[in-house]
Amino acid sequence: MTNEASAQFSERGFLVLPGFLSTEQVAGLNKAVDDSLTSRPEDWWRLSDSFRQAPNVLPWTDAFDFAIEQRPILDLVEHWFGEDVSFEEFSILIRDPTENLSEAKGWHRDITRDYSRRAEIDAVSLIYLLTDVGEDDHCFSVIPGSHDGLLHLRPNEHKAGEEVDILGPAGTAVLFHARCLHCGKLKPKGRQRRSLHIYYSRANGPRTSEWTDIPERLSAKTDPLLPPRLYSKWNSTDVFDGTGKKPRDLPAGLTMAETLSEVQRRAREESARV
Ligand SMILES: O=C(O)CCC(=O)C(=O)O
Repeated sequence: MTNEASAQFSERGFLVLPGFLSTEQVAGLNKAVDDSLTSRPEDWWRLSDSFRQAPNVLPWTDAFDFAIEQRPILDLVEHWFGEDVSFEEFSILIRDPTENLSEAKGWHRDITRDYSRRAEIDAVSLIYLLTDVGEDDHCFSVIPGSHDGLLHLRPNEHKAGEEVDILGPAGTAVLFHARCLHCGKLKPKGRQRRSLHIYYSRANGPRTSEWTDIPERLSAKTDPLLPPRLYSKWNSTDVFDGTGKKPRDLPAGLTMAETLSEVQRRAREESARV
């Protein structure tokens, strides 16, 4: 990864890398998504008619491991943090065609919706597009600089046109700071969009999300080519108090979907607080 890419990431808070994955890699990842949908439907959570997500698939497949372990991305993330990095979360997202264009997940920062704690957001997210995203498709959109120079911005406070819509062919990688304001924009003619969402943070910090179990296959790895503490948080109980923390006060026996719905409800409540 060039110094130029690193400087761009620091200044704008995101970086778009078209053609990062090969056609074969994208096909393999889409097959793994299909397999998850058919063989483990219970891992999928539906937030709205256009939004499906599976945040805990790693225990049942190794098909996504290489996507987490891309050295050029890890180099950049290590450079950004300037210390050992850790893997935090892996999630598959599907945005389906819909007539209901009101976005359930509007402008937000990740990790915490508490505006007063936005400077504490300390994670970087890697997105892979697994389908082509053109102008008419649902897209990820981000406000440049809202992780740093525009950190004062509240959700929906930016000027119209200040955001950048991320379009690109399948195989595009997008790295963004979780502190950047972003949203998923729905389009009336949007085709199904599939993406993978991976989070990294500091190995020395708290875990920023406990929604993804890190299986022993990964935590036991001793690959000298990987950051030494990449999977070190597999058993961490020190979890940042935000959207990545499973509520401790819910009744036992809730399904993953019910738990996640409650977390989303609390996150919306949190963002509405002044
Ligand atoms: O890409 C999308 O549709 C929304 C993704 C999002 O909001 C997130 O990654 O936090």
